[in-house]
Amino acid sequence: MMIGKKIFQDKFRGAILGCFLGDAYGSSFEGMNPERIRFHMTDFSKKFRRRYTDDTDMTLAVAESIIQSGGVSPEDIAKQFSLHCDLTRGYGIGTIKAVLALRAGIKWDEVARIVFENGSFGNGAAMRVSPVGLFYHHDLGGLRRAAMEQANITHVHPLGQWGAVMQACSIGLAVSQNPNGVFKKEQMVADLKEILWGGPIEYMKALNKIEERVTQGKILRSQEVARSFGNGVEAHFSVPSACYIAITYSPDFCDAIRAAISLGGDTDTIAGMVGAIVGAHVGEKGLPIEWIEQLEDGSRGHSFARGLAGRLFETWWKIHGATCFTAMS
Ligand code: F2R
Ligand code: MG
Ligand code: MG
Repeated sequence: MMIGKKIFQDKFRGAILGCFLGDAYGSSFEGMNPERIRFHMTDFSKKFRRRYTDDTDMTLAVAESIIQSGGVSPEDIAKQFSLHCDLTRGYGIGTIKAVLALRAGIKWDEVARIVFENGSFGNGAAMRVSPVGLFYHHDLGGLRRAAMEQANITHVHPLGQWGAVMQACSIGLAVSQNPNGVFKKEQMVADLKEILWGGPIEYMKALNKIEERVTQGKILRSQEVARSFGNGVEAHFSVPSACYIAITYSPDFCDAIRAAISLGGDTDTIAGMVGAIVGAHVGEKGLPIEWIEQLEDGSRGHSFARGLAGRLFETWWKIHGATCFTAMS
């Protein structure tokens, strides 16, 4: 029983620190031409920024809220965004305006259409969703609902909402995979197709492509991944790319991050999402300690993030742990 508990705790830390690492690392290459990125790939770890961006900033706020509320409460998450989001960390315009409106006292369910009338399909709701994927990994129906609810604060466009669902469920499914065994890629794609059934056609088409590549056992080169799935800030491009890379490269965390950054485009977010999924599979023990030690470590830095992941796990354990472990045994 204790061995099982430790594995899950390690996976929670792996996902949060994996997101942090991918984001900080990837932000050094954001918008850079893929040719130049490939040139910088040699001597990679010396060239990355220690500072994280909006992806990690919002992830920490979502984790804090789940710990305080014992689950996803959009009202409380919005309160944490209002308190903690540091808008100097490279935020998208739709999210900046939503956070400023929250700070001005506008209600949480009235801020999502300020910039985009039809809602945002940016990847902002997906990039911050890892704490939700971790906390509801034992209940995929509940996970889908919770991912959607947290998205609705800022991203009410179906493509933005379902991008968050796909990323959260990828993390939830990775938590349930044996960290020491073979990664069951086909099973993960089949489960994702079932969960996303009824969502926007863009995600089902992308999952069909991922399924085809995984079945063929062929690893696409970075240009082909970018061409097949996309590498922009739109959730329906970057989430499938991140999912394909995580499934293809896990359990090798470093290769997965390198592959994500090689796509170019929205490198911080794609690498952050890949880092969260692979981190949820391999746990903190599968992450490069020398990369983690280089990350920023101020009041909300990597030590804080690690502690928060531990508290998120303890909250999950208190509420769901005993039931889940009894059901499994
Ligand atoms: N914003 C960035 N990077 C820009 C450069 C940052 C620079 N390095 C710096 O330091 O300042 N990165 C972050 O933004 C992405 C997440 O964005 P989010 O939170 O979804 O914001 P937003 O504004 O809602 O959507 C992003 C863009 O998507 C397009 N878009 C979305 N919905 C749309 C709609 N309905 N119609 C038309 N366009 C829509 C817009 O271009 C939005 O600006 C992450 O990459 C994060 O790292
Ligand atoms: Mg960012
Ligand atoms: Mg980004």
